[in-house]
Amino acid sequence: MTSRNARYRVVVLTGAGISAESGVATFRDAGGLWEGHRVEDVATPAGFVRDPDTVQRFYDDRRAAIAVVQPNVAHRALARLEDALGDDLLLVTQNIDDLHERGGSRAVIHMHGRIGIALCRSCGKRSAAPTMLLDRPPCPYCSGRTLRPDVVWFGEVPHDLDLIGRALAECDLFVAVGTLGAVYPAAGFVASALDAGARTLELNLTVSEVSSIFDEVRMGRASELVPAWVDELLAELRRTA
Ligand code: BV8
Repeated sequence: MTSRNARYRVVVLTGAGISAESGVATFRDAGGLWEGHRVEDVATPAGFVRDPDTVQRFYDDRRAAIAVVQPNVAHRALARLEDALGDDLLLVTQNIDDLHERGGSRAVIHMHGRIGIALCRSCGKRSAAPTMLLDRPPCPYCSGRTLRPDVVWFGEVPHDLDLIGRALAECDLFVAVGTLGAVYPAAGFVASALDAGARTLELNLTVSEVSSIFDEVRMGRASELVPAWVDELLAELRRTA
């Protein structure tokens, strides 16, 4: 733990597991199929070129499903952690839902993009996604009927990797919540944190593909593990302040 008044920097990476108890289907639990689709058909640029309507419908359905669920206590606990740590917390999510924001987090890095944002393939501008993109609504900036979900597909480069890499190189603690550790480069973050001498903690319902790399693994539901861990960390920081 820190000495008096030293900073204690934390990087938290969340995956689909933190939204599972809010009712958002995870990739893994669907047996590697998203709503019955193969990943390469609905989450790759080639899949979009091949069959844009199927891809747009896939994301329209998920956007509608996300709109009617609520953040859970794990999302809200990370917002409490942000209130306490401020800039000493970097929250990175692989999730494209907005449950961290609706749970109170103000600074969230969506490394795989956001389903609620539309990206125009003509002018490159981003705008709030309408409920449906299947019927090709016009881009509010250039009127092109060329909007796609602003999400990072397999084969596309995730957002903010430099910023994330710098935070991992300087952090004292790296915590992964509800992620299988099967998708890169996110799954490699724990190794980067370890190389930087950080402590590493995994909170997950099951063993992940990278559990063996973590200093500590706690098995259970995010709604139990995350609030308890946040309370424990804040108590420890108060003791050493
Ligand atoms: C890229 C957006 C080049 C779309 C997603 C090595 C290095 C770099 C790349 C690669 C590499 N090896 C392979 C690659 C290529 C590829 C990749 O990783 N393939 C895998 C399949 C092997 N990666 C890429 O293509 C990435 N881009 O590499 O660009 C590059 C890279 C760096 C620098 C320069 C160039 C892009 C990947 C992004 C793909 N897009 N999402 C969309 O969502 O529709 S990823 C997608 O999968 C989602 O984001 C989702 O988050 C993720 C699934 O992962 P998890 O979040 O872990 O969710 P999952 O369902 O799998 O698991 C749920 C977990 O929660 C489980 O562990 C479960 O036990 C747990 N859980 C369940 N319930 C609970 C719970 N835990 C707690 N409480 C509960 N209640």
